[in-house]
Amino acid sequence: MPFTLPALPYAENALEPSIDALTMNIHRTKHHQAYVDNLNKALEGHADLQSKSIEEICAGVGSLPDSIKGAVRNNGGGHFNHSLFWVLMAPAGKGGAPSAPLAAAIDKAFGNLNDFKAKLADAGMKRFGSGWSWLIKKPDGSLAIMSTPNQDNPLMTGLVDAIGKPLLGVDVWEHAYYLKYQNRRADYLKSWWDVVNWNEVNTRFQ
Ligand code: MN3
Repeated sequence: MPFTLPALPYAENALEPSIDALTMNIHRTKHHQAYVDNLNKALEGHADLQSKSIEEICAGVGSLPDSIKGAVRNNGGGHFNHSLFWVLMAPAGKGGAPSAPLAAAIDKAFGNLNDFKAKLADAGMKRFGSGWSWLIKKPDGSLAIMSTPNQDNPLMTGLVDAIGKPLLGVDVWEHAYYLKYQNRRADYLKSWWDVVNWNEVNTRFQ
């Protein structure tokens, strides 16, 4: 089984009150674990793919055989997206702040940090059904906000509207917030900023 559930770098209750411990537990040990299990199942007998990184698998999913493309897109995307999501969060007060270079890039692309936050949240609010809202660094080095459906992500060349390196992403599937916030996705997105791990975003931007 080439892919495994990564360890959480903080306790399950460490992101409260933004994200409650029960949501974190179910989200990671049930939903994320299922993506890992189903990805491994889809890759059975494909030794060439099993040896690739999850980033490489996502980038190349468009050229996979039709027999496994859908399963790898959904579950490989799910594994990459959630593995990233956990490390993009940190206990409130521990995530630092945007570095000077990242802050300058955000100002250039979006006006200022508050406008950026509003635009990322807006992309998440406008995602009908399930998906993600992303800050990406495009191949030309500029920053952009995008949203993807389901478990698609900005690495999936040819399958999504824009590609780039994901710097920050927020899960807007109902499973990410429904136990605590019910239908109030906007409240979840507002509180989520308290637990963003800017230190990790800064590293990914460099
Ligand atoms: Mn999720």
